[in-house]
Amino acid sequence: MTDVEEQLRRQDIEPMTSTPKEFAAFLRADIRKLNPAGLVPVLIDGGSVLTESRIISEYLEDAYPQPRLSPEGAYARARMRLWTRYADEVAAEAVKLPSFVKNIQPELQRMPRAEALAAIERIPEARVRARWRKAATGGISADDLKPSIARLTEMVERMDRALQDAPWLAGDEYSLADIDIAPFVQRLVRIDLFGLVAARPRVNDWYARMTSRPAYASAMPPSGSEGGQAAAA
Ligand SMILES: N[C@@H](CCC(=O)N[C@@H](CS)C(=O)NCC(=O)O)C(=O)O
Repeated sequence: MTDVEEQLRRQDIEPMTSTPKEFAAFLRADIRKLNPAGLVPVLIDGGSVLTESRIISEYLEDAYPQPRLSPEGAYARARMRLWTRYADEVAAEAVKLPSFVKNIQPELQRMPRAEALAAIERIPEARVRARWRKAATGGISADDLKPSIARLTEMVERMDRALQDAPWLAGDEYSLADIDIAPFVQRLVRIDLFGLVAARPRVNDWYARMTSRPAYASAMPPSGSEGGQAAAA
């Protein structure tokens, strides 16, 4: 599930695109035509093409303001934006390498090496290309993962501090702050770091409240993938 998918479902709109099952969105000509960076999500809304999760979330909030997903009050909205920026710039980056080790590296290593490397050369962005090349060849080491694990630990600690004062990340209201961070908390299950959440009752309770929302449940990946459960109290 992406934050965009969850938001679309909150707004009662069926996602018009979804994460492709093929393991490399940026190798797909149809995706590259819509987003030259080759990344999903891409949203097509009445002929307008939108990319970038945070921008899509904000667009949906502007274009479909009911139900409202930005809190009342300028200060609460500023706090929400600090979270959505953090999700976009820090959490999304931190989750990439551990996700790679689980999801992409095994697939790449099953491919004939020459075929994998040739495909990787077509990745538009040099930084992404380097990560894929590393996964296809020597592999990503436990040491390589340390900075990501440190960032993800900080993410959960940061959530824990915010939830000391209020039920939701930006304050009293459920908002894009919660929606945008949720996929990265959910991903902790898949990368064997959900213990960070289970050990913190406030974050664990937040996750239980998030995952019990009907919109969240309908946007979840099929059972057995990466849904995860909050620990019992
Ligand atoms: N900053 C972008 C990052 C998007 C991104 O990295 N998407 C991943 C999937 S969640 C992707 O498309 N990776 C390439 C691939 O899967 O082949 C956003 O927030 O939309």
